[in-house]
Amino acid sequence: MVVAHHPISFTPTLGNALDSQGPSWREWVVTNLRAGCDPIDMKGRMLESGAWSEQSAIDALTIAAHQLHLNRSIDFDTLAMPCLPDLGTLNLDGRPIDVTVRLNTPAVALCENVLSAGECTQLLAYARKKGFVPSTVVDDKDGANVPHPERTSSGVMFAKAETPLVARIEARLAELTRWPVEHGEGLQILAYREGQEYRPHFDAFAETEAGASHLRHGGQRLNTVIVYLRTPRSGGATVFPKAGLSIRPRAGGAVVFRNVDSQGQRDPASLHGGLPVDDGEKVILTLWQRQRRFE
Ligand code: PD2
Ligand code: ZN
Repeated sequence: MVVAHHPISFTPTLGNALDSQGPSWREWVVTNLRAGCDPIDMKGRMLESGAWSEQSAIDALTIAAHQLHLNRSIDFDTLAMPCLPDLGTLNLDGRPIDVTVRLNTPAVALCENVLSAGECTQLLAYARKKGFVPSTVVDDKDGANVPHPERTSSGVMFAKAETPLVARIEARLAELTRWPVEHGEGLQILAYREGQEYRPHFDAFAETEAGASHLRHGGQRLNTVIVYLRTPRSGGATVFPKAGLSIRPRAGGAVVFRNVDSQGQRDPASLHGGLPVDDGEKVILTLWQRQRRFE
């Protein structure tokens, strides 16, 4: 992916930005940047405090990074990212959604009660009516969608807002991650029967020619949201091998994770997969959130 870097220009606004909210904020920005904190997360916290506007936060981070002579350049375009919800309870669309686990590397959040049992059943019934077809993967060489032993599930794609329920779920997930619904791909439903799996892979596109054709249309897949619609009796965990993290699929729950680093490049730690189902059936819904509008 081509990442544009803004040259740092010393306008008076920029010069003042770091001090604009007082000495304690100056110290917070400098200390955390120096400690290697992710500027995306820092910007998120600055906005949540209510003290900073988006532009003043970016200006303060820009000037601080320059003053600290950080040898990593920060792409401030990518500071705008879908969020990972913080621990706690969020009230979305009339539902209390519990965020029970947060991991930093890779960036992962586990949420409970994202969909009701009725919504899971309704979506699954609609997907079955449309008809599942064997899943494919994007071939890294030519970008074509091809069947592959690494992904033995079957799936159904929904158009955006295909039904009122699909539109409602899209809006809820957009709110959960504070990322525009227009940047989402259509929801995909995947069903895994016994022995079926999705071996470890990246959801972010590779920087190859084949990947580039996907990137031109909506940019990178920044976040993935997986919502479990059907609980298998055993097996089928979603795993992040680099972190040694395994998540048991439970209908109504969701895992939200970031596929890229603070520069918008594919994050090696985001490698993830779906273990084979041992008994029963696992069904998930996947939403990929792009950098830009995705039509
Ligand atoms: O089914 C899963 O747990 C899983 C694992 C990894 C799904 C996906 N990736 C995906 O849909 O990208
Ligand atoms: Zn995946």
